[in-house]
Amino acid sequence: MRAGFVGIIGLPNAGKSSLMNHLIESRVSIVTPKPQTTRRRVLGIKSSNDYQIVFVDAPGVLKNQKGLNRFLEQEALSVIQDSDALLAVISLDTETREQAAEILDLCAQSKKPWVLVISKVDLVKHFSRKKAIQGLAEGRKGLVKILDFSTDWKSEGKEEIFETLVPFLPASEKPLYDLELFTPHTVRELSVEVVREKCMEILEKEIPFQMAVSLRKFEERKGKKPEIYMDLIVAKDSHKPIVIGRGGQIIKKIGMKARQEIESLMDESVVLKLEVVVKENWSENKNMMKDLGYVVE
Ligand SMILES: Nc1nc2c(ncn2[C@@H]2O[C@H](COP(=O)(O)OP(=O)(O)OP(=O)(O)O)[C@@H](O)[C@H]2O)c(=O)[nH]1
Ligand SMILES: [Mg+2]
Repeated sequence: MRAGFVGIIGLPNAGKSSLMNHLIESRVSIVTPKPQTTRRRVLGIKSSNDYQIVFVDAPGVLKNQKGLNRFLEQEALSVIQDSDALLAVISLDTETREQAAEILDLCAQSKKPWVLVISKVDLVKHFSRKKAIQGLAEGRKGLVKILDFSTDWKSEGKEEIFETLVPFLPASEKPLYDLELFTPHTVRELSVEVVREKCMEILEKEIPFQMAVSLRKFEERKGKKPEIYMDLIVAKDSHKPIVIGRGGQIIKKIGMKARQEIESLMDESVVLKLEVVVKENWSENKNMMKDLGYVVE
C-alpha cells in the first residue's frame, strides 16, 4: 500500500479546513469566516484498501510575525517540511497576485510534489481570477496538477484529488493509522477546538484573536453525564466582561452552541462549564504560550 502525509497550505481563510473536512467527510477541523481560525495542525485521514492519505490542515501562512502569529507561521512551515506532498489552496477571493504568489513560491521551494486547488469556485463574481491564478502556478517546480474545488460540490473532484496524490506517497507495508480512524485527535482535543470555534464565531473585533481555550478537567463518573471544564483565556482584564456579556448571555451562548456539538461528537449528553480567565498579554509571554501548547522556537 501507499501511505503518507499531505500538507494543506494556503493563505488564512483560503478554505483549507473546509477542504480537508470535505475530503474526509467529517468535521474535524474548525471553520469560521475569520482568518487565523486554525492554529495548530489538524490531521484528517482518508483510507482505502490500497492507500492511506493523512491530510495535515495547517494554519494560514503568515510572514514575519511575532507572538501567536509567529507560532502560526512556524507551524505552517513545519507542516510543509513534514509532508510527502502538498495541496496548495488558493481561493478565488484571494486579494492580490502577490499573496497568491507567496504560497506558490513556498510550494515550489519545498522540493515536494504539489497540487494546486483553486477553492471557492462557486464565487462567480471572482471567476475571472481563475485564469490568472492558473497562469501564476503553471511552470513552477513540483506542480503536478491544477484542480477546482467548492464546498457545495457533493462528491465531484474528491476522487480525482486522491488519485492525483496517491502516487507521491511512500510505499508502506501497513497503514500509518488504524483504517477505521478519520482523525488521530482525541475527543478532548476536538472539544477544545469546538469551544474555540464558537468563540471565533460569536466574539468580534480583536477579542477572539487574543483568546485561547484550555481544558481544565474532564470528569467521567459512572451513571453521570461527563463534566467538562474549560477556561476561556483572554489577554486583557477589559476583555473579560465582553466575553461574559450582560447577565452572562455571551458565555452562555458560546457554551450552549459548543455543548450541542460536543454532544454529537461524543454521542452522549455532557455538562460543559466555561470560565473566563485573564492571562495578561499571554501571547507575548513564552511560558504562557508554551502552557497553552503554542511553542515558539
Ligand atoms: N463560498 C465559499 N466559501 C467557502 C468555501 N470554502 C470555505 N469557505 C468559507 O471560507 C471561510 C474560511 O474557511 P476555512 O475552511 O476556515 O479557511 P482556512 O483556510 O482553513 O482558514 P484559516 O484556518 O483561518 O487559515 C469560511 O467562512 C468558509 O465557510 C467554498 O468553497 N465556497
Ligand atoms: Mg483552517
